[in-house]
Amino acid sequence: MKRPQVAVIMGSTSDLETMKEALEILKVFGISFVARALSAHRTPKELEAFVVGMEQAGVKAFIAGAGGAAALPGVVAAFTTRPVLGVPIETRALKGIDSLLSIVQMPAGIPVATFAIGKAGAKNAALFAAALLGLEERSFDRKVKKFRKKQATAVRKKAKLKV
Ligand code: RP5
Repeated sequence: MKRPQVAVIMGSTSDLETMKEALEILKVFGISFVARALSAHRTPKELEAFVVGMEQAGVKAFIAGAGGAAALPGVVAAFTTRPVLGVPIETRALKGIDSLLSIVQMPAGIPVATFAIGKAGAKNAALFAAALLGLEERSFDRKVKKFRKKQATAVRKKAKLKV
Protein backbone atom coordinates (compact mmCIF):
# COMPACT_ATOMS: atom_id res chain seq x y z
CA MET A 1 0.00 0.00 0.00
CA LYS A 2 1.15 3.54 -0.79
CA ARG A 3 2.16 5.58 2.26
CA PRO A 4 -0.88 7.56 3.43
CA GLN A 5 -0.67 11.29 2.77
CA VAL A 6 -3.84 12.18 4.65
CA ALA A 7 -5.67 10.54 7.57
CA VAL A 8 -9.44 10.98 7.76
CA ILE A 9 -11.12 10.41 11.10
CA MET A 10 -14.81 10.65 11.93
CA GLY A 11 -16.44 10.40 15.32
CA SER A 12 -18.93 7.76 14.25
CA THR A 13 -19.89 5.66 11.25
CA SER A 14 -23.02 7.85 11.19
CA ASP A 15 -20.73 10.69 9.96
CA LEU A 16 -19.73 8.74 6.85
CA GLU A 17 -22.59 10.08 4.74
CA THR A 18 -21.09 13.57 5.14
CA MET A 19 -17.43 12.59 5.17
CA LYS A 20 -17.85 10.64 1.90
CA GLU A 21 -17.57 14.03 0.20
CA ALA A 22 -14.01 14.38 1.51
CA LEU A 23 -13.08 10.79 0.61
CA GLU A 24 -14.40 11.32 -2.91
CA ILE A 25 -12.24 14.41 -3.47
CA LEU A 26 -9.16 12.63 -2.10
CA LYS A 27 -9.80 9.79 -4.56
CA VAL A 28 -10.30 12.17 -7.50
CA PHE A 29 -7.00 13.92 -6.67
CA GLY A 30 -5.13 10.64 -6.25
CA ILE A 31 -4.27 11.39 -2.63
CA SER A 32 -3.54 8.26 -0.61
CA PHE A 33 -5.47 8.16 2.63
CA VAL A 34 -6.52 6.04 5.57
CA ALA A 35 -10.03 6.53 7.01
CA ARG A 36 -11.25 5.46 10.47
CA ALA A 37 -14.29 5.96 12.70
CA LEU A 38 -12.80 6.77 16.13
CA SER A 39 -14.38 8.79 18.88
CA ALA A 40 -12.74 11.30 21.22
CA HIS A 41 -15.30 10.37 23.88
CA ARG A 42 -16.03 6.69 23.28
CA THR A 43 -12.62 5.33 22.16
CA PRO A 44 -10.04 7.95 23.25
CA LYS A 45 -7.15 5.49 23.66
CA GLU A 46 -7.55 4.06 20.17
CA LEU A 47 -7.83 7.60 18.80
CA GLU A 48 -4.53 8.63 20.40
CA ALA A 49 -2.75 5.51 19.12
CA PHE A 50 -4.06 6.07 15.60
CA VAL A 51 -3.09 9.75 15.45
CA VAL A 52 0.41 9.14 16.82
CA GLY A 53 0.87 6.20 14.44
CA MET A 54 -0.31 8.20 11.42
CA GLU A 55 2.04 11.08 12.20
CA GLN A 56 4.89 8.57 12.45
CA ALA A 57 3.77 7.07 9.14
CA GLY A 58 4.25 10.51 7.58
CA VAL A 59 0.75 11.86 6.93
CA LYS A 60 0.80 15.54 6.03
CA ALA A 61 -2.66 16.44 7.35
CA PHE A 62 -5.60 15.09 9.31
CA ILE A 63 -9.22 15.65 8.34
CA ALA A 64 -11.47 15.15 11.37
CA GLY A 65 -15.28 15.27 11.21
CA ALA A 66 -17.54 15.12 14.23
CA GLY A 67 -20.99 16.19 15.36
CA GLY A 68 -22.61 17.49 18.53
CA ALA A 69 -20.12 17.96 21.37
CA ALA A 70 -17.49 17.57 18.68
CA ALA A 71 -14.24 17.20 20.63
CA LEU A 72 -12.63 15.00 17.99
CA PRO A 73 -10.71 17.52 15.83
CA GLY A 74 -9.39 19.31 18.92
CA VAL A 75 -8.24 16.08 20.53
CA VAL A 76 -6.59 15.00 17.27
CA ALA A 77 -4.76 18.35 17.27
CA ALA A 78 -3.63 17.69 20.84
CA PHE A 79 -1.81 14.54 19.68
CA THR A 80 -0.16 15.86 16.50
CA THR A 81 1.55 18.95 15.14
CA ARG A 82 0.36 18.19 11.60
CA PRO A 83 -2.43 20.46 10.32
CA VAL A 84 -5.88 19.35 11.50
CA LEU A 85 -8.86 20.26 9.30
CA GLY A 86 -12.10 20.09 11.25
CA VAL A 87 -15.48 19.34 9.69
CA PRO A 88 -18.60 20.09 11.75
CA ILE A 89 -21.23 17.43 11.04
CA GLU A 90 -24.82 18.70 10.71
CA THR A 91 -26.87 17.49 13.67
CA ARG A 92 -30.62 16.98 14.01
CA ALA A 93 -31.01 18.83 17.31
CA LEU A 94 -29.03 22.00 16.57
CA LYS A 95 -28.32 21.84 12.82
CA GLY A 96 -24.57 21.54 13.36
CA ILE A 97 -24.16 24.86 15.19
CA ASP A 98 -23.16 22.73 18.20
CA SER A 99 -20.52 20.92 16.12
CA LEU A 100 -19.25 24.17 14.59
CA LEU A 101 -18.82 25.95 17.91
CA SER A 102 -17.21 22.89 19.52
CA ILE A 103 -14.64 22.68 16.73
CA VAL A 104 -13.95 26.36 16.09
CA GLN A 105 -13.53 27.52 19.69
CA MET A 106 -10.15 25.96 20.36
CA PRO A 107 -7.99 27.32 23.15
CA ALA A 108 -4.98 29.36 22.01
CA GLY A 109 -2.01 27.11 21.30
CA ILE A 110 -3.80 24.12 19.72
CA PRO A 111 -5.18 25.19 16.33
CA VAL A 112 -7.82 23.44 14.26
CA ALA A 113 -8.73 24.84 10.83
CA THR A 114 -12.53 24.78 10.84
CA PHE A 115 -14.64 24.30 7.73
CA ALA A 116 -18.32 24.80 6.89
CA ILE A 117 -21.04 22.65 8.47
CA GLY A 118 -21.85 19.47 6.55
CA LYS A 119 -21.00 18.28 3.07
CA ALA A 120 -19.56 21.59 1.84
CA GLY A 121 -17.14 21.54 4.76
CA ALA A 122 -16.12 17.94 4.11
CA LYS A 123 -15.49 18.66 0.44
CA ASN A 124 -13.55 21.84 1.18
CA ALA A 125 -11.42 20.17 3.85
CA ALA A 126 -10.23 17.66 1.24
CA LEU A 127 -9.62 20.41 -1.32
CA PHE A 128 -7.64 22.27 1.33
CA ALA A 129 -5.59 19.14 2.00
CA ALA A 130 -4.87 18.92 -1.74
CA ALA A 131 -3.70 22.55 -1.68
CA LEU A 132 -1.44 21.80 1.31
CA LEU A 133 0.09 18.83 -0.52
CA GLY A 134 0.48 21.10 -3.56
CA LEU A 135 3.00 23.18 -1.63
CA GLU A 136 5.43 20.26 -1.81
CA GLU A 137 4.24 18.33 -4.85
CA ARG A 138 3.49 20.40 -7.93
CA SER A 139 1.23 17.72 -9.42
CA PHE A 140 -1.33 18.41 -6.66
CA ASP A 141 -1.15 22.15 -7.26
CA ARG A 142 -1.84 21.50 -10.95
CA LYS A 143 -4.80 19.28 -10.05
CA VAL A 144 -6.29 21.95 -7.76
CA LYS A 145 -5.98 24.53 -10.56
CA LYS A 146 -7.59 22.13 -13.05
CA PHE A 147 -10.44 21.45 -10.63
CA ARG A 148 -11.12 25.20 -10.25
CA LYS A 149 -11.08 25.70 -14.03
CA LYS A 150 -13.53 22.86 -14.59
CA GLN A 151 -15.78 24.20 -11.84
CA ALA A 152 -15.77 27.69 -13.34
CA THR A 153 -16.69 26.28 -16.77
CA ALA A 154 -19.63 24.38 -15.24
CA VAL A 155 -20.81 27.50 -13.39
CA ARG A 156 -20.54 29.63 -16.57
CA LYS A 157 -22.65 27.12 -18.48
CA LYS A 158 -25.35 27.28 -15.83
CA ALA A 159 -25.22 31.11 -15.77
CA LYS A 160 -27.34 31.28 -18.91
CA LEU A 161 -30.67 30.96 -17.16
CA LYS A 162 -33.64 29.71 -19.17
CA VAL A 163 -36.45 31.92 -17.84
C1 RP5 B 1 -20.21 12.37 17.54
O1 RP5 B 1 -21.48 12.08 17.94
C2 RP5 B 1 -20.07 11.76 16.17
O2 RP5 B 1 -19.12 12.45 15.42
C3 RP5 B 1 -21.44 11.86 15.59
O3 RP5 B 1 -21.60 12.96 14.72
C4 RP5 B 1 -22.33 12.06 16.81
C5 RP5 B 1 -23.38 10.97 16.96
O4 RP5 B 1 -22.78 9.71 16.93
P1 RP5 B 1 -23.65 8.38 16.89
O5 RP5 B 1 -24.49 8.38 18.13
O6 RP5 B 1 -24.47 8.46 15.62
O7 RP5 B 1 -22.65 7.25 16.84
O8 RP5 B 1 -19.25 11.86 18.40
